[in-house]
Amino acid sequence: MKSTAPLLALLLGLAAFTACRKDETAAPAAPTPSSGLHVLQSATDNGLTLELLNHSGTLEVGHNPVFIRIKDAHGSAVQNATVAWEPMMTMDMDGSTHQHSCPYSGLAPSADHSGLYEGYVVFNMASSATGSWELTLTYDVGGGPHSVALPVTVLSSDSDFRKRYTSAAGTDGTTYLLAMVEPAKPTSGVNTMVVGLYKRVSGTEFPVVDGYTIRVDPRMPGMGNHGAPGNVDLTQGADGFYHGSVGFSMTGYWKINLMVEDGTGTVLCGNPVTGTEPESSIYFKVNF
Ligand SMILES: [Cu+2]
Repeated sequence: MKSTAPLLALLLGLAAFTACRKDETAAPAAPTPSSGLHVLQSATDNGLTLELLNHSGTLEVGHNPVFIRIKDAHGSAVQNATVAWEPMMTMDMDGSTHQHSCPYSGLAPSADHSGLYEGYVVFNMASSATGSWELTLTYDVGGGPHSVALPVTVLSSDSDFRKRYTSAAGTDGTTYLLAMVEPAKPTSGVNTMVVGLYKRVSGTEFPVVDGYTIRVDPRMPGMGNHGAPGNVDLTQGADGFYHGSVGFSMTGYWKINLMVEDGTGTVLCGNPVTGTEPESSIYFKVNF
């Protein structure tokens, strides 16, 4: 019976070895999203897997929180990388190509999803037959910077009863871009409202606009264009976003009319809703 001991050890060793190999080969195929995140796109580069993730599983025109995960060959998240990105749309215009970017943040380690990097992109156009988006990821895990282009599909967020992004040329000649962050899930009563306000400096520069005011006037077009109490015009917070409140006195379809004012109170975009003017030229739409 003594003679079986070495054989048993060998078999156990083989079993352990096989199990280990199984784990490694199974890892890439496993659905690995960390707590409710969906992988939107992935690429392999330099022996690493780069993943683009978010909560909804789709990207759309307007404000999109996005996560980046860099995985090593064992499937472990690389946490000490330097990461940057740039979204770019390539458009076919009468046979010639035109490229533009959109507003986007930097990337920082995520507080809620350990090992991931977090930021946001404010897509200003939907993907189409003549226009496609790519997110170019530049990362450095210690061996120098590498760049990888990830193609992404951006859906429209503008329909009959929904609109979470708008842009307009101001009376000062500048194009302003407004993206609604909150309310993401509107309810009856007073809702916290958060909006990102950006301006177009060039096709690749869309900085945050500082020190303005965004006026809000929610109306129900289907019910005599009545309003609701509880509105607080939006002013800029320490996070750069504009914060205030919007009131919805009942469920249904609401148009949130907007006006952008500069620091001196001059209206640059939009107009007041009056008896003869049922809507502003800029607005968001919600339906709940
Ligand atoms: Cu475009």
